[in-house]
Amino acid sequence: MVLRETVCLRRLAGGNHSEEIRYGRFLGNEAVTVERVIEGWSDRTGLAVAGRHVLALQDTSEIKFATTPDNRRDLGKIKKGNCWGVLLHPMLALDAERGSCLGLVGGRVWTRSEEELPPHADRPLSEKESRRWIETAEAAKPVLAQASMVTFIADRESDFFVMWARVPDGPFHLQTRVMHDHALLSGTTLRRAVQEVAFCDEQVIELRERADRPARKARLCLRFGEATIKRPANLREADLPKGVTLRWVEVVETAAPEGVAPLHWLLLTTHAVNSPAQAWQIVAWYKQRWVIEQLFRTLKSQGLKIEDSQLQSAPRLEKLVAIAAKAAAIVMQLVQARDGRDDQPASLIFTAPEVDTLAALETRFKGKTRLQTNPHPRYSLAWAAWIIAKLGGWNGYASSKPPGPITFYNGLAYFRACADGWALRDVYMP
Ligand SMILES: [Mn+2]
Repeated sequence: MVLRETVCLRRLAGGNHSEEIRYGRFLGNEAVTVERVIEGWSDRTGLAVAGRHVLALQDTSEIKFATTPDNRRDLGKIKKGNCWGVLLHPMLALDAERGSCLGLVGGRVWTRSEEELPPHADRPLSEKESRRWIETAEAAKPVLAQASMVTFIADRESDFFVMWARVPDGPFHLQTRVMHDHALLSGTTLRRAVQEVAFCDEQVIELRERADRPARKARLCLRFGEATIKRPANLREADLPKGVTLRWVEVVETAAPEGVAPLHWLLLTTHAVNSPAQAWQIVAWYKQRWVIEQLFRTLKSQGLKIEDSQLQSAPRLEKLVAIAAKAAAIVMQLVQARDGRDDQPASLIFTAPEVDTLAALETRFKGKTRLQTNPHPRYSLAWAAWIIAKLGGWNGYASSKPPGPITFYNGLAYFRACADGWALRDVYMP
């Protein structure tokens, strides 16, 4: 999937019909479970996180497939109930200092059932979809055990008391945006307490482009403080403390362009925040959440086009989504490796014969000038990415524009053809 940039079985099989059938049988095999595929998401992540402060991002993406009233492909309702598809909830590990992608950690892929559920508030957490935030974080702890520190980051849907009371623990921190106002032990509410504090700093921050807004520079005012959120009275989970003490950081955009909703984030964190510099750090870490959105885009329209899959039936689609999620994470690692900001091995993505093919192809670019020689350690992912970019037509000068995704995919397509040819030499040579 990474090298062919598709989830289409026919294209994955490269026109080999029996191979296409084998892919189909693999997905249809009941012994191949989505849970086991997800276990494989983290097989290299545990090592990659060792000794680092890791931002562990989690989020849910709704993956929509085309259906007709006569054929819903056994899928469940998503979005506002007007589409059918599966849900993907991954956790992705990033290096907190460098922002580099370290791989998937864990998560869930599931299809909603069609049966009516009792009202949300009447169900214990174990029967709510929101348990995925806690379960994914808990399952991540052993995978991330080698990290020096972990900050779990999620969007506002994960802002609920049980999460705050259960997940943070020692090196495991938690940070989210506030969903609803929280009652505080002091008798007031979080939002009211925030209003009492004066803004203490200002900064201009670069906001990335999103589907609903162009990129822009935003002037933000900042304030921060501490608050103890109170256990809700109607909570079904017993044995939780009366309150959890957290730090809050609020940033408000003062002069948003006309017609654009001003940025306003109220963040909660278990990290210490004693200075504006620390508060801006909290904002910067939260901003990195966009990387998981990038993962979803890589999986969908801007990459593997998972939603175009023609596979019938939800169980196969769930497995395909689980496999494609890992492929999308690897594509992101490869694209990031271009700039050599991290030191992961080429074996993260390429098999041993593929690494040999890369080494053979590299000789083509050697010996011209030093400036055009691969600057990265041999057999590192950055080394491989440099060769792929060259194959895609990049000129290789450090001073020129870094290769873009299109150059990359051209390079990958060319590499794929070379690697196939290289593999054939053993078959056809006497
Ligand atoms: Mn979300």
